[in-house]
Amino acid sequence: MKKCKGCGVVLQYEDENKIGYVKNDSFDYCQRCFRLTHYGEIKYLKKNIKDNIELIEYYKMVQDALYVIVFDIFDALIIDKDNLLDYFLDKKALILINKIDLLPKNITEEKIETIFENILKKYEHYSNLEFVLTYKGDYTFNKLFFEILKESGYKKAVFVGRANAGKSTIINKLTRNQDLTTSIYPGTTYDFNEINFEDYKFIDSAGLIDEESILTYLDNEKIKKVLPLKTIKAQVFQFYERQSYFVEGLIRIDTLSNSNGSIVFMLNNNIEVHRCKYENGDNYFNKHQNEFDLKVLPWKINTYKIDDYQTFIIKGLGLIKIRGNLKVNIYLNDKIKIYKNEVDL
Ligand SMILES: Nc1nc2c(ncn2[C@@H]2O[C@H](COP(=O)(O)OP(=O)(O)OP(=O)(O)O)[C@@H](O)[C@H]2O)c(=O)[nH]1
Ligand SMILES: [Mg+2]
Repeated sequence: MKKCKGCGVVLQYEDENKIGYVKNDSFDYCQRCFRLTHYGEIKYLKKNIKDNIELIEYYKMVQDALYVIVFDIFDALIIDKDNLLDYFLDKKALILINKIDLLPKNITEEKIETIFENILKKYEHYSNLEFVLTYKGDYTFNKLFFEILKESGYKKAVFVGRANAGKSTIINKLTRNQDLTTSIYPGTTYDFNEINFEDYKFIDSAGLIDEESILTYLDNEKIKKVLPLKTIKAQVFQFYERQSYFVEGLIRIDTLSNSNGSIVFMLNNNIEVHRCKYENGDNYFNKHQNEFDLKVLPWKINTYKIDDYQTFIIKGLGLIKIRGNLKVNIYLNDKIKIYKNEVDL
């Protein structure tokens, strides 16, 4: 049974329209990986959310390995509210907080480290868990990783985490090649994929599909526009009266205060936040709702009371920080969860 070197799918030679197709057994990469790598085309992306159960069963089974749990920066900010870590509390695990380069440049690495030391305090008594910040292009991480792996005594490392966190990219970096297929689309790696490197074995895995992420409800073209890819330039607004803010048809936020405050959006740089007076918010929506390129509708209104400041994390979209003493209404599709915390980035 030959597997694709890029995504781990079992290769098949019969049906061009099914996953894993190759013309004959001389090929190492499936047609999907080939087309994705060379033309940026993607088919058969999302696995069924039901497949998450299969992945979690596998996580529970593996014994003799170091678990490398990869989180992207935004998921990592709510690591303590998410149940993903719970599966690894009895394992030797390394938590990689990846894509820290997405955060605006003025946020220093020291600040990020302090934030995570605080967030991860909850897991302090698990001496089997360790955490490291990583980002694209950071080869200093390689040395540290091999030290940790050596120290663990394991010859095997299993890379797990949500789709798109950067698992395959990190393995490519560690093995200093581009054998694994990576892409901006969540759901790129299809199945377990073993890579031998020196006397170690790395196992790449399909990412867990995140039902709570806005990306799960957008097609590929739109995913490209929404997912933050490069260092974010924060969009900052001061307010002195009631206002409404629209991220197209993805989210609306009303800041309901006549005293001053501010709201900061950390999103994909191509997304422009539209602001108007609260009194004109409904009109704006009614006029533009059919023109929005990006939308996940209908919306449900969630009301929050803020004292001083509050950070909201919307999975797949980014982060919104609001400062002031006020009530806010967040309009969002109710399949997408709003996480809040006190992180002051
Ligand atoms: N900005 C930034 N992008 C990154 C970083 N690491 C990975 N990426 C990008 O994130 C996207 C997803 O990376 P992958 O390695 O395919 O992620 P994955 O976890 O293997 O995803 P699945 O196979 O879908 O589970 C790609 O576009 C990578 O280039 C990082 O540190 N910073
Ligand atoms: Mg992958």
